[in-house]
Amino acid sequence: MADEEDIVLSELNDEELVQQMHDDLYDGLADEVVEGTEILLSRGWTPYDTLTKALVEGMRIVGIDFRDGILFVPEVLMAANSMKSGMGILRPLLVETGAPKMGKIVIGTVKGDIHDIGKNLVGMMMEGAGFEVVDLGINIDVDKYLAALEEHEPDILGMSALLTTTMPYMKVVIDTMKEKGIRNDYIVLVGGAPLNEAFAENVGADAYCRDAAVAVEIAKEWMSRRQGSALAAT
Ligand code: B1M
Repeated sequence: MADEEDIVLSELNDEELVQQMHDDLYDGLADEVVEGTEILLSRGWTPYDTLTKALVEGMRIVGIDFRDGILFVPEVLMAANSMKSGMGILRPLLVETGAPKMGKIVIGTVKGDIHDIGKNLVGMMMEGAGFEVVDLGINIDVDKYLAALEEHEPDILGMSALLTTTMPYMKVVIDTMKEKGIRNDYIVLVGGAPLNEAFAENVGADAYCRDAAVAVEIAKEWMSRRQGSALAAT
């Protein structure tokens, strides 16, 4: 019976390798996840397929066992760090773009929430699509969001939340923007696993983004709408 040491990743076919990468991500083996990522790329896989089929899918499996009490925070942190190591290889490839500048987005994970993998992915994909991205990080309160809007003057504000307990904070930010009379100066996009379209509408966001690819599409769509109405007003 082969043990872990005997597995040579480069000798596995694509399907076996992706399966092994899910296992390595689950076990928090960052070096192996990086090696698997490099092998898939060397076999002609696109950065996006490598990201979604090997890394994001691996993290989805981790999430199920975390929910079911099979994995605990320390193990999930190791899995998250392995995912980030793989993303480190993909990042320059995803952001490498000759695309004309599309606009600017300020993005952050809301107060009380430290999940950042999804937000980071959105940032990378946005950069890849030609957006300038200002990433505020995690645990961002309303004052920090507002200060960043003033400082960076983006077109879009993006907020991420992964917890049902933190997602209502998006409404605090949007309501404060309304109070200050600046809500309509920005396109507000929200995302994160527990959200949905109805929630986005309830909190007063412009749109809910199911995943990073959808976030890019929606951002582009809203930018062209905005540019269209700016032209119409002239
Ligand atoms: Co946490 N955690 N976690 N966790 N964690 C979840 C979210 C959970 C669903 C797990 C579970 O029970 N199945 C659960 C939340 C339950 C709930 O609220 N109903 C949970 C919990 C309970 C907790 C703690 C409370 C656990 C504890 O301490 N007892 C704690 C809270 C800490 C805090 O934030 N205050 C906690 C801690 C952690 C770790 C630190 C261990 C780690 C985070 C590490 C890190 O991010 N650096 C962690 C992880 C990794 C997860 C899971 C397993 C994976 C999240 C992830 O990275 N997914 C997660 C389970 C799950 O989601 N299935 C879970 C991969 C990522 C690519 O997807 O983040 O959904 P996602 O992002 C997507 C889309 O949602 C969208 O695009 C992204 C890319 O396609 N998107 C946006 C996201 N943000 C967007 C913003 C946009 C647009 C789109 O703006 C425009």
